[in-house]
Amino acid sequence: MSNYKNKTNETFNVVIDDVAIIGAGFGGLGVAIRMQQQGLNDFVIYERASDVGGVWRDNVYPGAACDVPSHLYSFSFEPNPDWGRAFGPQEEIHRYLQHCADKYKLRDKIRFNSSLSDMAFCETSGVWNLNFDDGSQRQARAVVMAIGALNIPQYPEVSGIDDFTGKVMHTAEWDKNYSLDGKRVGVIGTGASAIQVVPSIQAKVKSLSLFQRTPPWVMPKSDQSLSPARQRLYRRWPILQRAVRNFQYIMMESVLPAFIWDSFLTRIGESIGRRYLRKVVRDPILREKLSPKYSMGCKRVLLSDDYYPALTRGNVNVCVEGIDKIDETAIHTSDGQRHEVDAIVFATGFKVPVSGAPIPIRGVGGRLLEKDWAIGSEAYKGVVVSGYPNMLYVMGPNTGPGNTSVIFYIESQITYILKYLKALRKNQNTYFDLKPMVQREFNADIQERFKGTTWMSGCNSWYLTKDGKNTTLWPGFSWQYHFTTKHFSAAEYEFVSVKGGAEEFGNSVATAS
Ligand code: N01
Repeated sequence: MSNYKNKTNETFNVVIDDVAIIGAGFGGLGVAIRMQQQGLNDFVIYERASDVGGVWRDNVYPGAACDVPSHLYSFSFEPNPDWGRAFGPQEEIHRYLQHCADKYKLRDKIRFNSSLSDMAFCETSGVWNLNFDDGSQRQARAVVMAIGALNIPQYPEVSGIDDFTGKVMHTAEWDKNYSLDGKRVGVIGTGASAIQVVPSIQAKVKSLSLFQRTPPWVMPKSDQSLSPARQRLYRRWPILQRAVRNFQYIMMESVLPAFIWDSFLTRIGESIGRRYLRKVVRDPILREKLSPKYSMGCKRVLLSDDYYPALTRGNVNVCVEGIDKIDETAIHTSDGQRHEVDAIVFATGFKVPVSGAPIPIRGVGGRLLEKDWAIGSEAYKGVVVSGYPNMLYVMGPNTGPGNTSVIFYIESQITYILKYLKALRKNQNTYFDLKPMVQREFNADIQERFKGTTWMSGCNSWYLTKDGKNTTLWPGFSWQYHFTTKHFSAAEYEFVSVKGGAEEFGNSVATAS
């Protein structure tokens, strides 16, 4: 405990933890499990909701599922032989994360309903002061930001949006109590979320108007249920499941060259995509509307077995004219059409370029992360940010996969975070601040590697900031990223001594109470 003064100078007793983990999704739970396994028990997880699961708890729209194979979309240290489908549906993935929290007895270490409102680093004591929405405060020597990269829904700026009197839902803020059955529904957007929700509601709604700005590349998913016999086999012979996972990893990694460089491999991918579109959509006018006009891979390549078939149904209208405005009961398009709807579904994605710093984070000298990242977020290995000592990101800048499982990247970050925390534990009364030059050189190299890639070939994607800088993806193979996270080099950091004060860190077991 230590005394802490808030803005109005009232004094509180504040609990100091060694490590505060923010978020109980894949990232936060993964860090916590691996910390425990390595004997680092002095941590608390702060979770804004009342359950674990992150995006897999929140995205409950019909059809929500993963487009990465289940065996690969899970922790390597916690294989799940019981996956029911080749590509896990939202409930199964959420259940898997609940299972991880239970099996590793993490619930007692999670303070639920704790939404971090801001945090500031104190150079005198070398700890982070954390303020929560409910007025409570905590301190921590290190903070792991496992808040997820895609969690702030993006609503487009359309005039009249507030005048609409029907139901409005974002895919990431789905109201399960509202039934779309028999309704006239407008879906805005044709990204990864839209291609899942559209086929799941198409047969139930009276009419579905899909507002498409850019036709995406869609490839068959080949999803299938996994039989109980196969689950038994994996339970009995875990090595088989490991082999399947490795095979899936190699397959997904091998498609990267087609996405990353605009080459003959990209053309082969595009011809497979076009053939699939021709096979499913026989109407040439609809097919033309759905034909992508950019190089495959520039935006996320989407996988679906039922999206194109759903668009051929009689109650679906694909509108490719831009949206002009919304009135009380309809969406107006630029061709003068008025599309009457009872409900609007925004499948318009997330606020990505600012997602790294959704709350005020003050580092050394009071510098503000939001300002430092105003023209694009930047970190070292996607984990550490110079000027923000002992703050460790999971899924930070430039760690998104364009082709494979994000969990592989998360586990690589965990490897680095554990090395960092162990070094910190060895150096009591010290904080580490990354040398600015190390971060600058790392990012200059990353941006250089993006030159000439398909991602930079001119399409408008959430991978890029509005100035065209790619701050989201890793510009290479996932195994290359994995190797960058294997070593922690003390020479890359300033070791700053602070006055002692807090009890020795790392020698106790923190609790969430
Ligand atoms: O969002 P998006 P998402 N008028 O940004 C359109 C992950 N994810 O929620 O392409 C009309 O991809 C916009 O049009 P355009 C995954 O990483 C994973 O679908 O910009 N349309 C686009 O079509 C994914 O990449 C899974 O021209 C407007 C759509 O809205 C990420 O989440 C499943 C518009 C937004 O697409 C985001 O996917 C689901 C406007 N004013 C999601 N504004 C997995 O399976 C925007 N759009 C793991």
